[in-house]
Amino acid sequence: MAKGLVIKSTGSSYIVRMDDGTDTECRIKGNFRIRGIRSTNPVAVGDYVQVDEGWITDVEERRNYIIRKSTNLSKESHILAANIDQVALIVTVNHPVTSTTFIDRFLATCEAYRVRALLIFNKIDLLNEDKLAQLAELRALYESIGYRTMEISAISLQPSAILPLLEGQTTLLSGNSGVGKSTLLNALFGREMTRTGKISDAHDKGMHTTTFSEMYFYPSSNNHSPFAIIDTPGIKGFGTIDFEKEEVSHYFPEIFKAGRDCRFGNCTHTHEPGCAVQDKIITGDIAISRYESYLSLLGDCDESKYR
Ligand SMILES: Nc1nc2c(ncn2[C@@H]2O[C@H](COP(=O)(O)OP(=O)(O)O)[C@@H](O)[C@H]2O)c(=O)[nH]1
Ligand SMILES: [Mg+2]
Ligand SMILES: [Zn+2]
Repeated sequence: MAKGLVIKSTGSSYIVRMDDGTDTECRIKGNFRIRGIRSTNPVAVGDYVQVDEGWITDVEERRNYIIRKSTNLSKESHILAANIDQVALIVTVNHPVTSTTFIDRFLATCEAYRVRALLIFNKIDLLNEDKLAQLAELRALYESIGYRTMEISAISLQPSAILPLLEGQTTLLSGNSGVGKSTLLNALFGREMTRTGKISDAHDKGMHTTTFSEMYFYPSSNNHSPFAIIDTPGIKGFGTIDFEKEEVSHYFPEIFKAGRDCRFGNCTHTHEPGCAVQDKIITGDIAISRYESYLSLLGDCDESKYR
């Protein structure tokens, strides 16, 4: 019996970095389950596990994890990674367009799991004046809510620009497929760690080139401490976990804060009189795009009742 860290998941097997530094391919038995979590993968990258002759026999309790559903209403959920310090969500204003709904759903999930989120806007070299203005607006919006944002061109990235945000931590890299996650990773390491996809003209979407999650280790140097980064397969949609209707607002910090001034304690901010959130939408203090994302999550709750 030995202990190790899951550094790669292929769906059917796992690569575990054992405490003695060797990597070994492991499997799980068909009946392996973790109590309380229903997911398609009971073991995820970032998990600390017990290994016995190539079999994963136990998973240590997780400090945290990020889970997603393949579609909004799918019952199948998938653990993207476990035991992470932060999520870097890579988004693009254009080529492809990352919708604010996607961003907000992802951020809400990070809030629900109490994982810090960082928004990295990529491909700024491709943006015209209009799109650059849109980028500035989006950055200002998310900064005002309390999220750290930055803008980059992964194709010409200087690692020093991003190292301070990553050092000493384990970061889950996520975002729609085609936004440049693999490109960012390769630029960071200065060599091809993972293949990048060509954008297909027809759909302006990246091909699914990364199909497995994998953890990469960045060594320390004089200027920074070591860190780990987890590349995940591109995500198309992003279904959230099962939120209770009452808790959805908890995961939109600015809506939650404003909601304390609503006339009714159980205000859903949809139709009630004396709603402070509605007031702030009118004054522009709460963005309509955020409110729409909030409503779309509330809608999921309704639909899930009829599942
Ligand atoms: N112009 C431009 N293209 C980029 C940038 N970052 C990534 N790409 C391209 O976008 C495509 C998808 O990138 P990839 O890293 O595979 O995306 P992933 O699916 O998120 O891993 C590739 O053709 C990259 O060369 C960027 O900053 N600028
Ligand atoms: Mg990729
Ligand atoms: Zn309200």
